[in-house]
Amino acid sequence: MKINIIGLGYIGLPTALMLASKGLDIVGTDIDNAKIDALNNRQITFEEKSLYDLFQNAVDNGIIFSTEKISADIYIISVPTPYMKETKKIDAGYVVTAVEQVLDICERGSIIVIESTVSPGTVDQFVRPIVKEKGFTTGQDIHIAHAPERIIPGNMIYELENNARTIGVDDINIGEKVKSVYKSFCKGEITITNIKTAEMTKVVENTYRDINIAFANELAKICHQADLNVHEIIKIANMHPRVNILSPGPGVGGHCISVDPWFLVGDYPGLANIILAARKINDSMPEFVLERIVDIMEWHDITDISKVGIYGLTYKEDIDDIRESPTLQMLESMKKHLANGVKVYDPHIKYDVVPNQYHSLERFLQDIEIVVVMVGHKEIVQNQEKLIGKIVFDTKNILDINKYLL
Ligand code: SAJ
Repeated sequence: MKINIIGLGYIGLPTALMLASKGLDIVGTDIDNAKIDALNNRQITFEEKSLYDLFQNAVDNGIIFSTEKISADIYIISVPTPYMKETKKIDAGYVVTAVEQVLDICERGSIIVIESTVSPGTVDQFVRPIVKEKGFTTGQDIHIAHAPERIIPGNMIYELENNARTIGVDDINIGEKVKSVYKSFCKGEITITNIKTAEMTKVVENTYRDINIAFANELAKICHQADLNVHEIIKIANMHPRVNILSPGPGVGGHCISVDPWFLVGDYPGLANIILAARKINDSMPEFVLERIVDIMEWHDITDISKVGIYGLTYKEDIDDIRESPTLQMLESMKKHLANGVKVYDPHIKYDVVPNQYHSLERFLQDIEIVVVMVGHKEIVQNQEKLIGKIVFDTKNILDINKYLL
């Protein structure tokens, strides 16, 4: 049985490598020539714990990387699913194109598994019509499944092997077949359900997380106004056996939690009220951090913005992913409000993303007076003594030498 993983991004690549390392016959496809060249030259395309070892195993087991569409028995589609800025509905363009390309090469009886997170109803609305247009009958010529992933960047390989999964299908036998593929590496429980339930479940999971982070962020704003320490309050409140408040921070980034709730807002505008409020609260956090920076500058009589250094560009700690990063959102506002002299540094971002970006912690610290910690990378936790003498604003509450907190 041959499996073709289409889309070798943050989810598709580890999944392809994992399947290949278990001895399955795997092709990994991507439209990006540079990415395929890199993989064929044995270069891994992003930073992730244990990914390189997995890559070596997969290569030893004969994984193929290609930009050409290669026919297989099962196709796993793992392409981006952004939302449309105006309507907030899913932009299913990448999924549609990938399915069309599979339909051009697939054999009768093939299974197309959509792994990308999609808004509930996407398969009915976008995938089934293309299958029909191309002259196939779902359930006879072609089978469709939805098997959303749940892995977290920074701990992907462990979670790929250990998290429970959901598979949505029209036909239980197809569900069992897809399950056997995932069972080759997944020790977690795998639930088979229908496609729309699987679609909704995945979006609900990330929306739940977004709402809970928004609650913590709203508390941070309230406590700031009340002159209270939100972190101490959350710590004490969490000692209650049925309370588990998450951590406030400078915003919610990444391609999942800050995106998926919009699908429900876009499709159920009159009903998704808490969901919309949560999105707005989380999106307002970079601006809140910016207001706090202005306050801190005033308290210390610092008027020169070039004395401010922003630590962290990624959307969270110890990864190299800057998608929807709160720092980038904040720098966008800073461009409007402040002179563009603020300095930036991230140990995981080796190329220049913004002006005045440093590539050495020491040189970054030499040139600034205020350090705004936007991301809790291990590097800063382990080097916190280097911050002595600086004005520190720790938006993540990860340092022992806290001066200002969110
Ligand atoms: N954040 C907070 N406070 C918290 C937790 C997170 O401000 O208490 C922020 C982070 O700093 C980050 C954002 O939220 O900016 C999201 O981070 P995350 O670590 O919660 O999640 P992701 O986006 O890296 O990965 C999520 C995972 N979902 C979780 O519930 C942990 C993962 O399980 C999903 O598979 C993945 O999204 C996905 O692909 O959907």
